[in-house]
Amino acid sequence: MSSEPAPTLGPTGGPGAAAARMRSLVAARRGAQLAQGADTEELAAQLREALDGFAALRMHYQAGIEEVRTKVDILRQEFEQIHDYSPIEHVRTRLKSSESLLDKALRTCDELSLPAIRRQILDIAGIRITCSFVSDVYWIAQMLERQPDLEVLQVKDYIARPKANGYRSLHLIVQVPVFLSTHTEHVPVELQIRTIAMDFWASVEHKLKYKYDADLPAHLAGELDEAARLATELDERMGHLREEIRPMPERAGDAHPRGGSGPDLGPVPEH
Ligand code: 0O2
Repeated sequence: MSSEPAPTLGPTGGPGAAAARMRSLVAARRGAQLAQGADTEELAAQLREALDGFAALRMHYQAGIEEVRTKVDILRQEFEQIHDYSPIEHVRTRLKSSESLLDKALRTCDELSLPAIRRQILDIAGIRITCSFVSDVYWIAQMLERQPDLEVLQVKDYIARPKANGYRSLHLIVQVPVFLSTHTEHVPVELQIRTIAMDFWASVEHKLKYKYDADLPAHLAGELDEAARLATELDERMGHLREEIRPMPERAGDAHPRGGSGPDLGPVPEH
C-alpha cells in the first residue's frame, strides 16, 4: 500500500453529511490559522497536497479495477472460445464516489488521512459479476483465486450463509498490484459475484431500503422474505436444468467443499 505522508485532518466520529463536515473542518482550521497569523500559502500548500493525494488514490483504485476487470474479461473470452458459451452474464464496475468515501472514512476510520483510508476501507474499488448459475459463481471465484498476482484478503460467502434479510452473494476482497512509474501499489478490489436471481433481489431490496430507510413496512418485509426464498429456489431449479444444457466440465484439481458447488475460499465468516 502507499507510503506517502498525508495531512491528517483529525480524528473522525459519528455519521453526518460528509461534505459539510469536511468544509467545517477546513474552515475551522483555516480560521484558527488565520487568527494565529499563519501563512495562508502554507495552508494552501497543505490543501493542495491533500487534494493531490486524493486524486492519486482514485487513480490507483481505478487502475486496480481495470486490472481485475481485464482478468475477468480474459476468463470470459477463453471460456467462450473453448466451450462456446459464457458463464458470465454482466460485469459492472464502480469507484466509490468521493462523497460516499468521505462519509465512510468519517464513520469507520480511526483518523481522516489517506493512509488510514487505504488501510481501512477495502471497497473503494468494486466489481460486480453476474452469472446464470450458482456453480459459475464459485467457478469464477476459483479461477481468480488461482491467479498468482491476486491475493485474496477476505471472503464473505453470503450464498452458503445468507444475511438475515435474505441477501445472497459471494464477496471477495482481492489485492492486485498496480505497476506505476516509480513504485507498485497493491490495491484492494471488492468483487461481488452473484446469480441473476440474487442480483435482481438485491437491486429491489436496495431500492426499498433507500426509499424506506430503516422503516420498511412489515408487509413489504414479508414480500421481500418470500422473494428471497423464491430466488433461492429458482437458482436451485436452474442448477438442475444447467446439467441438461451443459454438464460441468471436469477440471483437474477442482475442489468442491461447499456441496459440490465451489472452491475452498477459506472460512465462512459469522455475520
Ligand atoms: P455500495 O454502494 O453497493 O458499495 P462494509 O463494506 O464494511 O461497509 P459490510 O456489511 O461488512 O460493510 O460489507 P459486506 O457485507 O461485504 O457488504 C458490502 C456491500 O455488499 C454493500 O456495499 C452492498 O453493495 C452489498 N450488500 C451487502 N449487504 C447487502 C444487503 O443486505 N442488501 C443489498 N442490496 N446489498 C448488500 P455498500 O457499501 O452498502 O454500498
